[in-house]
Amino acid sequence: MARLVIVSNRVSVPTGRRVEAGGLTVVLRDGLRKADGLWFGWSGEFAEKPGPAKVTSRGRMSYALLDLNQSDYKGFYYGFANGSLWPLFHYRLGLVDWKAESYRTYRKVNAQFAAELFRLLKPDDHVWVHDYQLIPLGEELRKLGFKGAIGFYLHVPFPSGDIVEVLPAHAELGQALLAYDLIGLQTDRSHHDLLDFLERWCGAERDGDTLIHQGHRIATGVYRAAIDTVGFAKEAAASYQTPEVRNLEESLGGRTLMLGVERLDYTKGLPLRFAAYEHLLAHYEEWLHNVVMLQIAPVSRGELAQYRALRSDLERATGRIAGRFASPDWNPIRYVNQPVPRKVLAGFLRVAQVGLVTPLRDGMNLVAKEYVAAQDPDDPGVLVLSRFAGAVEELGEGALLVNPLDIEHTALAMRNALAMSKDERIDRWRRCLEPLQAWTARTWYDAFVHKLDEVAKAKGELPTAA
Ligand code: GDG
Repeated sequence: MARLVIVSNRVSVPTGRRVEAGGLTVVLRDGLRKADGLWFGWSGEFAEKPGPAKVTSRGRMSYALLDLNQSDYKGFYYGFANGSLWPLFHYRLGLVDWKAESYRTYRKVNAQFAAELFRLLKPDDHVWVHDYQLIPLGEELRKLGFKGAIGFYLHVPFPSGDIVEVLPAHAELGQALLAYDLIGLQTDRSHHDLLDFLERWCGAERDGDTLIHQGHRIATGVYRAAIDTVGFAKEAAASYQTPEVRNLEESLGGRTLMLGVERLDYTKGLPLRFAAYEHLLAHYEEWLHNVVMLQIAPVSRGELAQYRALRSDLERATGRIAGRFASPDWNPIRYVNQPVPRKVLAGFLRVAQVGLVTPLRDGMNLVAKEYVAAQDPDDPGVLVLSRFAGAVEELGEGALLVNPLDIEHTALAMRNALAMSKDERIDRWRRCLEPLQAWTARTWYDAFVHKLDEVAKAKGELPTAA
């Protein structure tokens, strides 16, 4: 069996003391353990002149961690990846900050990743590269002479070609994508847009879901990011008994909880969500004193001005909503910037009668899935979901769908969720749960790795490109 090598920008190496990260990290790590695999990425440390990647073994798997020069990291991560690609891929053209120098640094850091990784690769390794920070990595490995199978998975949306074209480097990034053997996307929509872009803008030919470019075949497909549905449900049920969760429930004093959980990011639609909540309180008076909205929003990418501005906006909105509606014995809004431990979060999601997931654009959105999995089957809550989250392709039948820009309609959806009968809640929840039982984080991992094996075999049988 070929060794699997996973590459991601950040790598979290479990220490005995650290709480295990959840979700996809766990399934990737479990897979690597079984495949005697290697996880390669940035160590989280800076060095003036970074040395070779440091390799540590943990049981049957290893980690190879690379330090980066701080100013390179700034250009690579904040400059291009999060200053240009992140807003572009989330359809926020007005926020795209293009600096040729940042793009060059992005390429340079990817080349550095590739050079360090190449030293550790065996010819028949299968490499699985993750996300928009590392698009050129496959092409850089090819330049160094690596001939094994390389797959790429995009966690964020891939927008339509008209949007991608705005980026001055769009053709180069297209060529970089065409160096992979397999490209995985979150949704049908992203898949369609990727195929269209690589065909119409980058000169690839299409054969079904396969692209052909200069004699090289690139398989593409939809591999929806998912959760450990049964595991998360168990965690939520168990966490319900913990003091943190009981304290939250007691603090509500019988009021209904609406909950939102996300990194503080402008793609998540938080100011509009707060505005919709304000509209709810102003127009559906029966909910005054009877509802509490808890927003958990751990700070992320605070180095970027847009993220700092978002934080200030939300602080102002929280103050405004509290000032306008609170009474001495009731505060309608709780806004928390500290991350909550995963177990506790699972319990909080179960307590909430309404889960608010209203991003302006999201590759998938795992919180939507976690909310569904966490519910009590006999008395489940209702998911209010943006039609622009990738999760809508699976949860659209059971959730209440909103366009987050439409504040009045989102407020109405909140009100309908709060007032929904138990029978309808159970019916909707079952329709949401079904796809999450059929497709889990494990299925996601197995499907991608299986396809990578398949393309590796096919590569061995075909003459290689000139
Ligand atoms: C990217 C794409 C795609 C959040 N706050 C806390 C906490 N979380 C956990 C959630 C969830 C994860 O972080 C967030 O995942 P999302 O999918 O919702 O969003 P992104 O971080 O933007 O992820 C996204 C994803 O990649 C996977 O492919 O779905 O579209 O943007 O698991 O629960 N966890 C804890 N405390 C918190 O305060 N413990």
